[in-house]
Parts: sequence; C-alpha cells; structure tokens
Amino acid sequence: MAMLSFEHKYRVRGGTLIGGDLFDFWVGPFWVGFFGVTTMFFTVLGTLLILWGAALGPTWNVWRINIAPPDLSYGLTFAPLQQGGLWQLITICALGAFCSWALRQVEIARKLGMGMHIPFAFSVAIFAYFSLEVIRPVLMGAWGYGFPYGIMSHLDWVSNTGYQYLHFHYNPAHMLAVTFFFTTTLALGLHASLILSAANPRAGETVKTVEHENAFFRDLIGYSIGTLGIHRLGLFLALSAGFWSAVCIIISGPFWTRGWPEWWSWWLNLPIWT
Ligand code: 07D
Ligand code: 07D
Ligand code: U10
Repeated sequence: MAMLSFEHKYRVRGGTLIGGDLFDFWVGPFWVGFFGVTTMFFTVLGTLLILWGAALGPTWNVWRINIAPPDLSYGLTFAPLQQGGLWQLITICALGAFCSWALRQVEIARKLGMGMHIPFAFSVAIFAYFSLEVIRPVLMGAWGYGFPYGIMSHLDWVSNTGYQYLHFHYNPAHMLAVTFFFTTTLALGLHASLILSAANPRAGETVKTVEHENAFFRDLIGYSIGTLGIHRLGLFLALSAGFWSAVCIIISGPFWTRGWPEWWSWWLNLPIWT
C-alpha cells in the first residue's frame, strides 16, 4: 500500500507499553508492536485449533462447523481435547487476541497522543464476550454453559438459552440493551445524514457549516446537541448497548432461574394494588 507523503509525520517512535523499541516498526500499512505480535500469535493458534476441531468433526461445511464447550458434567475442570478441551483452548486464544488487540489500540493511541476512547470502547465488546464465555459459566459452575464456536450453532445456543427463560424479551436488561442498540442506529442515521446533507452538497452549491447543522435541529426539535455532543452521545449509546447485553446474560441463570415473564410479578405484588 502506498504511503502518502504526510504519513511520515505520524510514523514516530515511542508510546509502547512493553518491549521498548523492539517491535516499534511498520510492515506495510500495519504498525507491529509487542501486542501486534501477541495478537498474531493468539489469532494464528486459535484459527489452527478451530481448523483442527473442524478436521475432527463430521463436516467441512463452513456454516455447520461446530466446536462445542465441554459437557456440563466436566464442571469447571479441563476437558479432554475432543470433549471440549479444544473449545477451552480456543477461548483462551480468543481472549488473548482480543486483549492484545485492545492493548495495541492503547499503544497506537499513546504513540499519536490521542485519548483512550477506542480501547475503552472495544473493552466493552470484550466484556460482553467475557460475560458469555467466562463470567456466566463460572457463576453457573460449568464451562458447558458457554456458547459453541460455529456460525449456525451459536445461533442455536442463543435461541435455546432464550427459551430456557420462556420469553427472553421479558428480561428487563435485555429490553434496555435492545433499546440502546435501536437508539444507536437512530443516532448514527441522524448524524450521518446530517453531515452528508451539509458537507457534501450537489455540484455548484456551497458547503454548509456547523451553524447550518445546529440551526436544522433547532428548527426541527428546538435543540441541537452540538458537534462534539453527538459523538459523546453516540459513544454512550453504543457502549450502553454492549454493557446491558452483558448484564442481561449474566443475570439469566446466576441471579434469576425462572421464566423472565414471572420476574414482573413484583409489579402485580406491589402493595398499592391491594
Ligand atoms: C460487521 C465487523 C466484522 C466482523 C465479522 C464477524 C468470525 C466468525 C468463525 C467459522 C458486526 C467475523 C466472524 C470471525 C467465524 C467460525 C468458527 C461486526 C462486524 C463479519 N458472534 N450472532 C453473526 C460472532 C454472539 C448472533 C455474524 C462473533 C453471541 C445473532 C458472525 C462472536 C450472541 C446473529 C457472528 C459472536 C450472538 C449473529 C455477523 C463473539 C449474542 C446473526 C456478525 C466472538 C451477541 C448473525 C449467522 C456481525 C448471523 C450473527 C460472529 C457472539 C448472536 C458470524 C465473532 C453468542 C442472533 N455473529 N453472537 O456482523 O448472520 O457483527 O449469523 O462473541 O443473525 Mg454472533
Ligand atoms: C458478545 C461480540 C464480542 C466481539 C468481540 C470481537 C473477532 C475478529 C476478525 C473481521 C455483544 C470479536 C472479533 C472474532 C473478527 C475480522 C478480521 C457482542 C459480542 C469481542 N434479541 N438474546 C442479545 C435482540 C431474542 C438472547 C444482545 C433483539 C429472543 C440471548 C442484544 C431481539 C431470544 C442473548 C440482543 C432479540 C433472545 C441475547 C446481543 C429481537 C431468543 C445473549 C448483542 C428484535 C429466542 C445476548 C451478551 C450483544 C447477550 C443477547 C438483541 C430477541 C435470547 C441486546 C434486537 C427473544 C440468550 N440480544 N433474544 O450482546 O446479551 O453483543 O450477550 O427480537 O446472550 Mg436477544
Ligand atoms: C472511523 C471514523 C473516521 C474515519 C475512519 C473510521 C470509525 C471520522 C477518518 C474507520 C472506519 C472504517 C474504515 C469503515 C469500515 C469499518 C468497519 C465496517 C468495521 C469492521 C472492520 C473490518 C471488517 C475490517 C477488519 C480488518 C482487520 C481487523 C485487519 C486484519 C489485520 C491483520 C490480519 C493484520 C493485523 C496486524 C497486526 C496484528 C500487527 C502487525 C503484524 C503484521 C503486519 C504481520 C507480520 C507479523 C509479525 C511481524 C509478527 C510475527 C508473528 C508471530 C511471531 C506469531 C506467529 C505465531 C504462530 C503460531 C505461527 O470515525 O473518522 O476516518 O476511517
């Protein structure tokens, strides 16, 4: 990939958390860094383990490859490779790769003197994954509660787990998470369309300014949140979606074992109705 002339300015030493200058160089467009090497290590190893699991299994059909966690009877112990041990190793590799990727984001942000917003945001995604594969299985006492690695099989897991609580839509944290996901797309749709409408006019027309953007929303709804504000709001909405997702699955089982519709009986039992 060609390097633009001005990019040299941003290819400076430093910012590393570990290893000093050792991996402080670029390969093509990619900065390497210590955590780039660990990302590669865990990704390559994890992918090879998935391929090994697929080779053992009944199919090479990419939609149907499935690497399942151990049976519940193994509890929180290590299982033999073919009985879920592969799933356990792949989970370790996945966490190693995701955390390395987040730390790589920290190093690049430090190198460029930027804020830590991106690694913070990605950490919320890692937290959601960690809650599915580690926190909830540990609280429930068996790795077998984790979701399997497979394109269709992980959907089966979501459906089965949902119906174990009769009607997952009644999970109040799931409601919050879904609402935040929907609101995130609304906010992105509003923001992206506003920017394009002002900054990318038809040929012959002038580019409009921030004042136009503010005025549009003041005219429409009486208030403009502003140019930094919409990005703060977007980040808050998106991270809240991931956070409440993690909460909704951690409470399903460890803290509430019955159907989610029944949880709402607290409302019917309020003393004000009697
Ligand atoms: C667009 C960025 C690019 C990333 C992509 C994903 C792999 C997996 C592995 C064959 C937005 C790359 C995929 C590397 C290949 C093997 C073993 C991100 C973008 C394109 N899911 N899920 C998908 C993952 C969970 C659910 C698609 C991962 C939970 C539902 C893809 C994880 C639950 C549906 C995928 C994960 C759940 C999907 C598209 C990890 C609740 C769909 C993803 C590590 C969160 C949709 C067939 C996408 C689909 C879909 C990947 C976890 C539910 C295969 C990596 C257990 C209901 N999931 N998922 O675009 O079409 O993300 O499935 O946690 O309907 Mg899933
Ligand atoms: C876990 C992904 C982390 C990803 C990472 C990065 C790579 C690299 C490489 C591309 C969290 C991976 C990167 C692998 C790729 C390259 C190069 C994200 C994660 C770290 N639900 N539901 C949710 C809705 C129903 C159920 C969340 C809607 C049914 C269960 C979200 C509906 C039942 C679980 C959500 C609906 C049910 C969920 C998912 C509608 C089934 C969960 C988002 C309209 C019968 C899961 C933490 C998420 C959860 C979850 C939405 C319906 C069950 C809020 C909109 C009623 C069991 N559902 N759901 O969590 O909370 O992203 O997981 O009907 O476990 Mg639900
Ligand atoms: C935003 C924005 C904005 C912008 C933007 C963006 C948000 C307003 C200014 C960005 C947005 C976009 C570009 C839009 C599109 C993005 C999406 C839709 C999001 C989803 C993204 C994707 C699907 C793409 C995903 C692609 C990825 C993750 C890249 C894959 C990368 C690699 C495979 C390499 C990664 C590099 C690493 C790990 C380090 C460097 C390593 C190498 C170069 C390889 C060589 C390796 C070594 C030297 C190490 C040796 C390895 C070892 C020892 C391990 C060996 C182990 C063994 C077991 C063998 O708001 O502003 O505009 O643009």
